[in-house]
This record gives sequence, C-alpha cells and structure tokens, in this order.
Amino acid sequence: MQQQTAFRRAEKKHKAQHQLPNLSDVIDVSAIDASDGAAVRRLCLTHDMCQPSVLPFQPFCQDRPPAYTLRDHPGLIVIPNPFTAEAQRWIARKCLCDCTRPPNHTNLDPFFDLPSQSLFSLASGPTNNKPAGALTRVEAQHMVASRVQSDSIDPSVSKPKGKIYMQSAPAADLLERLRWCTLGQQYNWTTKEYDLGTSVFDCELNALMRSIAEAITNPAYAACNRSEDWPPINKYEGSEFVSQAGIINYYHERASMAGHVDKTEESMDAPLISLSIGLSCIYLIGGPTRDTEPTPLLLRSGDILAMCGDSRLAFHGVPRVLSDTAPECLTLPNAGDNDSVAARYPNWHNFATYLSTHRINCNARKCM
Ligand SMILES: O=C(O)CCC(=O)C(=O)O
Repeated sequence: MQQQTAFRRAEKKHKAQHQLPNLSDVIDVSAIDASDGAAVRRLCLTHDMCQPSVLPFQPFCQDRPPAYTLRDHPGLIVIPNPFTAEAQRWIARKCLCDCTRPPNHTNLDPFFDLPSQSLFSLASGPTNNKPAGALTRVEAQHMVASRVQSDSIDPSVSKPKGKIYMQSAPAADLLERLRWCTLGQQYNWTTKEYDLGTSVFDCELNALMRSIAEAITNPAYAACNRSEDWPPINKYEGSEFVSQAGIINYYHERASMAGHVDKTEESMDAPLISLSIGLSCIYLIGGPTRDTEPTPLLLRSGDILAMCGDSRLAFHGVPRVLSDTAPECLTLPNAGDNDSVAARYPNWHNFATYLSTHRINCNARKCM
C-alpha cells in the first residue's frame, strides 16, 4: 500500500470532524513571546501600512503592526489582525456583495443564472423566501469541481456532465452553496489557466492589497540573540504590486480546502496576499512537495498571510474551520450600522448571521 504523504497525514489529523479540534501543536503567532520562539521569528515592517486614498475609513490600527515568519517556511509572513473593526466589516461586505456579481464567476454559475444583484442581497432581502428560480431559473449543464470540499453539498446539484437540467432554489439556499468567486483574470478550475476572460478587479480591494504589499516589502528580523542566519523574507517591491487575479473562498463550518500549490501565475516573485474574515481556521503550510511536513497555523479573523519567496510555491490548505470563533465586531447584529459605508451595504444583522457560521478568505495575485 502506498504510504500517505506528510501533508495528507496532517490534513487527516486536523480534519477529523467527529473530534473536537486539537490545537496543541497549532502555532498561534499572536501568542508567541515578543522575542521569538524556535520556529517563529518576529519581523519588523520597514514600511508603514497606509490608508489608501480611495478608502473612506482608516483600515489599519497601527502603522507597523507586529509580523512573523516561520523558520521552516522561508518567505511566509503572517500579520495577526492589523485591521480596524470597520475594515474587517468592509472586507466582508465587499466579498459578499460586490465581488460575487457577474462578470466575476462563482462555483454556482454552471447551475444557476445568477442575478446582477448579489446573491447575498437577494438572500437577505424581502424576497428571500421566493425561489431563486423565479429570478434565476437556469440550465445546469455540467458539474464544476470546487476546491473547497464539503460533505454537505446538495446531491441534487451533482448532475452528470452534458445533460441539461432545470433547477431553481431559494437565494438563501444558494448562498449556503457559494464556495468561491474569481476576481480579475478569471481562473478556470478545469484547465488550471486564466482563460475565462477578465473582469475589472475591484479598485478599492486592489488598493488595500497594494498597501499591504508595500508594507511587507523587505521586512527586517526583530533583534534576537541567536546567531542562526535566517534568509531574506520578501524582496519584492510592493509598490509594483497590482491585484490582477483573486479568489474569494467561502467556507461553512464543516468545509475545508485540500492541499495544493498556486502555480498558474507567471509572476512568482510577487507575494500572494490572503485575508481571513469570520471564523478562525487551521491552515497548513508545507513545502515544495507533499512530503514536506506542514506546519499548522491558527488564522483568525483579520489575519493577513502573505506567501512570498519560496513559500509562494509551497503546498497549503485549510483542513478545518473552527466553530464559534468569529469576533463580536462581526457577529453583533448592529456592529456595522454606523460604519462609513453602512448606507451602501445596510442591515448589518444579515452579515452578522452569515459571519457567525462562515469563514471568508480573500486573496490577490499578480499574474504577469
Ligand atoms: O482559505 C485560505 O486561507 C486558503 C485559500 C487558498 O489556498 C487558495 O484560494 O488558493
């Protein structure tokens, strides 16, 4: 019998849904002492996290928040939640309202003709118990595999390829089936190429991603008295970063994402920048093959993870989402009612309900 790879073993260990999550070997960089541990080292950002001029609010709590890297995963940078509560809510609103609309693609597209209004507003609105078919009756032509695995996908959507089926579903049910949407250059999960056309990458989200790219340019290691040499972290000049493609992943509490490498982009020098919102998760970061022992990391709402240098081509995945871990700044029903963008995206209580039981990951890449 073929031996399981180290990555697969770690996935199985952390994924076991019948067990309570075991966080004993999961690294929580926020709990690391200010100097450093054996495997984690603190970084000093050498550039500020600046408010992009297109954003009407301050997204960051500090100019130079603490940042960390891992000895066994050169180039990985984790910044534990540097965002203001308003910024976290803004990212959630963007990911649920603006980004899921056509021409961006979602995993539901092969099955449902999604409306130009976002699925989230439709599901939250007064028509939310009307079958979406009334608005979005569609032809389900073939099954597109989602990389977010789920054991609760409605079997009625798994239709044989090539057949045409009509189906309709309430918008609220479809929202529960939303697994991903693609931004900018549209990624094709079948060919593994960016060959499905291009939509305009949300300019405000791009501005936020670029300000993060600038802040993580060439960070320094925080002073420490160990003589061991650690390699440079990220020499990429962040002012050149443009979000050309992105994926937003929507995880319900029992969802996971299998280990993979993101290697379609031509530009591997630029970091892949990834934001977490909502529930926490266990994230596995490995090496160039599945045989490298991965490190499990705890990612919380607001955390930034950047894959730079060698880690840009590392296997990674999300074996487990952790229930009941979303922060109150997201889950209190009126938390976002006075935000500067509240008029544009009203009724925070609907977002609060979704974020209490879901994790959103929003990532951006430069392709060329
Ligand atoms: O959800 C995450 O944090 C990881 C997402 C990811 O690996 C991807 O979209 O390629």
